[in-house]
Amino acid sequence: MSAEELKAKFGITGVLDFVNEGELVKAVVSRDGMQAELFLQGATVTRWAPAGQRPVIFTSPKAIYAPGTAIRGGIPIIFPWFGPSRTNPKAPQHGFVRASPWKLESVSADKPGEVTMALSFGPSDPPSEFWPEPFHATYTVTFGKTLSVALAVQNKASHPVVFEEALHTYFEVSAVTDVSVSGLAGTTFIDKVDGATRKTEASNAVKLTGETDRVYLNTGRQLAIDDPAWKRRIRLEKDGAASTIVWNLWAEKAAAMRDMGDPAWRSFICVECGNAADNEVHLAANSEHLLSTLITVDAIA
Ligand code: TA6
Repeated sequence: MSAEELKAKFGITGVLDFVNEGELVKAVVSRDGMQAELFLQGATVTRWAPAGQRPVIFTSPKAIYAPGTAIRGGIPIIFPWFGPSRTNPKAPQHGFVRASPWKLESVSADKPGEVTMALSFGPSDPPSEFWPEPFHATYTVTFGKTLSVALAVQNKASHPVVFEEALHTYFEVSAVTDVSVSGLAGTTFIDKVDGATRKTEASNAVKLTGETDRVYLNTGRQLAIDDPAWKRRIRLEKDGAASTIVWNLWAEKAAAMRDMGDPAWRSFICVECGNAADNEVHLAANSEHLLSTLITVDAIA
């Protein structure tokens, strides 16, 4: 649907608008000082700033807004595989739904200070050439003083399916070198910048000092990003997500990434909630799996 058609069907004066950005359409949310944006492509949240707060979600200033091109930043929805396809080298990295159009099913602004949007993908959509399994995905986002994102995947096949998934969230920070991630101590991670070797996390204040690409396995429900310079803690409470992926590509790779560059890479850390590698999802026929994350920003001294 075009921005005009979406606005006519779902727009709410002064709260929810739909505009074109590049070749894509995005929803623009504004309520009681809270601001947010979501692209229909990939149902990608690209902005969320609670009232009185700096933006919490980061999107690259060089992001490309074109059909079929994954948006650099925000909360890309990774499904049905994480990283490269295990079976088809020609398949797109991180699955195909993040660069495909999703359908806006409903909008609600009934609760004070909040806007909830529900979007869907499949099964009417042609299954990808890279994925034959019939499935239906529903993504529900509630923008407010907190940000709630929930991905429900229904297996429409008459047999079990195996998939990976993640909400690949880019968090805006004062400087990636000056923040720390808590909630991972004692867990095992796959270190993708060190030959995918498996290591145990010793720290409960993980600080990045160079390119970092880690898949933490069997992680707990509570995570946090402490940002002393901005006097804030970003808290994540996740359910249905056994993995936590921590990533920043650092200077050299950022310089070579056309939709990132320097100094943008310094302003984000990815802390992604999902089910990857050993934590892949095995979903029975005609069953549903729910992955959800609640993001809250607290002031710290
Ligand atoms: O989440 C970390 C990661 O898997 C890294 O390996 C890196 O590839 C990153 O995702 C970004 O991937 P993209 O396909 O969006 O460039």
